[in-house]
Amino acid sequence: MRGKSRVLVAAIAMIVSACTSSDDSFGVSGDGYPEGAREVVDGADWADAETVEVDLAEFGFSPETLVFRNGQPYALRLTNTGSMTHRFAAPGFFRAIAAKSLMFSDGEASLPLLEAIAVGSQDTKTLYFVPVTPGDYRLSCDVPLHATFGMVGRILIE
Ligand SMILES: [Cu+2]
Repeated sequence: MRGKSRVLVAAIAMIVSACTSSDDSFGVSGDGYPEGAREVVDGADWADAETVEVDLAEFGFSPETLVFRNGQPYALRLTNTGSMTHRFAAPGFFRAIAAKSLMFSDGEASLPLLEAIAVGSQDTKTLYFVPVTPGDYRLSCDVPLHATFGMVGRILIE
């Protein structure tokens, strides 16, 4: 009986994770994320948001280098044009922005504390954010071996 209920719990956990946005990886509050992100997000002029498009595919980001201006609101559209799931993994960059929301096909995450965004084949996710800390940040796909195959990039906040 006990063994059965454990299996059931595992099955429910799998169903729940399949229904939520995902496979995205989140950090925890206080772990290097900017304080006051909500104030930055609330104070930004989102009508003035600039759209930046990035394609993910086997095995690279296009473009490989992204440049953002500190304080400017952005809509970062990530589109997977490949046939495998890829991940926009940039822990340093995600700690250098005030993230308003991550929009995906069936919902959104508000004020997300991100580590990596997973994008399935032929899917698109859009991150609304304001850069708050200038710097030079590493981008990679953290699916095993993808970075080894060249799926890396760079993000500059100026
Ligand atoms: Cu990948």
